[in-house]
Amino acid sequence: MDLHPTVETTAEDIASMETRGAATIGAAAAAALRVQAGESDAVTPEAFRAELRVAGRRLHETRPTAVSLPNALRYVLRRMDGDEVATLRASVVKAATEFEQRLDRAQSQLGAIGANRLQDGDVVMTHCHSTDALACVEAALDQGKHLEAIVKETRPRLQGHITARALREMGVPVTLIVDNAARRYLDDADHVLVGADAIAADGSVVNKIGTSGLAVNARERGVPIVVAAQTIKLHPATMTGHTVEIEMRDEREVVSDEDRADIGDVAVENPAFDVTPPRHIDAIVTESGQFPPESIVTLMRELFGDGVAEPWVE
Ligand code: RUB
Repeated sequence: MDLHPTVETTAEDIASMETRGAATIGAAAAAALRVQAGESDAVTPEAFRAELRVAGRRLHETRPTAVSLPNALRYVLRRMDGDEVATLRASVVKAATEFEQRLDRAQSQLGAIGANRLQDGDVVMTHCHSTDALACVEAALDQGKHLEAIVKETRPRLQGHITARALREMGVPVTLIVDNAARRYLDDADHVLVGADAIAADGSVVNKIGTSGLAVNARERGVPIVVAAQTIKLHPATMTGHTVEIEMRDEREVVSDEDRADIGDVAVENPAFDVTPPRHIDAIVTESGQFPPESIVTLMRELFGDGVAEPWVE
């Protein structure tokens, strides 16, 4: 069974975080399945289906938390249809392309909705780097609003630098702060705007580690916390009681080998994400509208029904 090198490269890039951020990971996975389908030399429909399932599994095992990844695989593989290799191939190519288009469309639709929350002159505090959150800022700028941003650097991987650069390129004045300064600067912020890797049926939001502490502080300071997340961030398995796995990353993202030798034998933990309970979130902005976190389950039922079986496992 030959996996196309693109599938392997995509999987490695997701695992190493060369490709990162939930929406980008989902798009990359769909694109990799399209390449696998387009270039497959399988001669029987059974071999073709098996190959695509193996590709799906390889992509799925890369990082555990962003549900956009299994949702992307599910979207494409559920639409794999036909009695011959040619029709199967066409169905996968079509579904992957359609998925990418839907992703782009959803992001601009949610951007327009999120922008309505932002007033001219507002200051937005960000955490990590979220393309969905940035879409809201971009849409507000397109409406002629002036915004400023306080950007948390987001240890240990410093995705705040990506956000700072993106906002500067949009013409937004940016103040970059260390994560520990967030509470102090909340007094200057009108909104906390973050993305999501997964949203559970009870409205809990899984996002970059530090989001939950930021939300608690924002609540205490009276600053609304808004989560910008396309519906591919909704985690269908949480409707049936499953929990979201939080990725634990290498300790070397936190301490170098040199630091390690200096500190000696201590445990180092490096969770990549945390869970913000719904009571600390003001709104979840999706392409289907803005929701209080507690009512997101209604949207989940509408979109996913009860079918959560994974088509790449067999
Ligand atoms: C990225 C992260 C982002 C969400 C949403 O974590 O937590 O906030 O993925 O991003 P990592 P987007 O850097 O570990 O992948 O809105 O672009 O989907």
